[in-house]
Amino acid sequence: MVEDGLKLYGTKLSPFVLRVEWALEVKGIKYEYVTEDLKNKSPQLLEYNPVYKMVPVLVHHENPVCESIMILEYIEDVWKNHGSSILPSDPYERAEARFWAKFSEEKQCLQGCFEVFSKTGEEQLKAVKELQERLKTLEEYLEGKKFFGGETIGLVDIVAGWIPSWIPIIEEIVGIKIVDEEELPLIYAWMHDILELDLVKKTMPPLDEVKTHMRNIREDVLRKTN
Ligand SMILES: N[C@@H](CCC(=O)N[C@@H](CS)C(=O)NCC(=O)O)C(=O)O
Repeated sequence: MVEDGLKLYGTKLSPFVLRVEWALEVKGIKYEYVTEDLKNKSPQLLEYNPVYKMVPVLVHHENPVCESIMILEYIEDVWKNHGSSILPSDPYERAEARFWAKFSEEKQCLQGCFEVFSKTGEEQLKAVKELQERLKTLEEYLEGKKFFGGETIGLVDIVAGWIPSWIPIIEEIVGIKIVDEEELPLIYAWMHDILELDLVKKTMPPLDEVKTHMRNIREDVLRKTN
């Protein structure tokens, strides 16, 4: 049964929206999905997220929560005792998980990946090297665990969950290997384990559509920068 007054404003090919879908799956919470056309945003989206005007937005009893990571924290707070926990119960471990989630989100990985994607030639090779170094740093937090969250996925797995599907697509588009099994064995195995999860299979958009979307983004970026 759909949770009373719970709506997710999203769009199919967004890795940020996917985070919220995964968290709600982990908690076993059903919701209404409202598809947004980002080229023609609905008045509701603009009203719910007037600052960034972006998806995802989770609306709970008419209260909008914006920004995917804030939404994950909200889901954990509200449905604490549902499904498995997204954050550890120990305060220090919670702080650690938040640290690595931030690391994977900011310049270190997500933005670093965009650098690889939006540059060419020498600049691109430099961006690849930097991204690989950051992934190596992130890999330390995986040591001795199947997922960043332990036996089940947690905050970092969800926030970094774009890596297993989006990096191989970026590798294919730019023609450069980023995650090598020998150089990043734990990240490589983790990527495989994430893609094997039922909740990931259930929610993942068709990869050929993601690929076409990403190719279009790259062409756009290259056109603007050249
Ligand atoms: N920091 C945001 C990023 C969300 C984001 O970039 N959403 C994109 C879709 S993938 C969007 O709504 N773009 C619309 C726009 O930029 O106008 C989050 O974590 O929620």
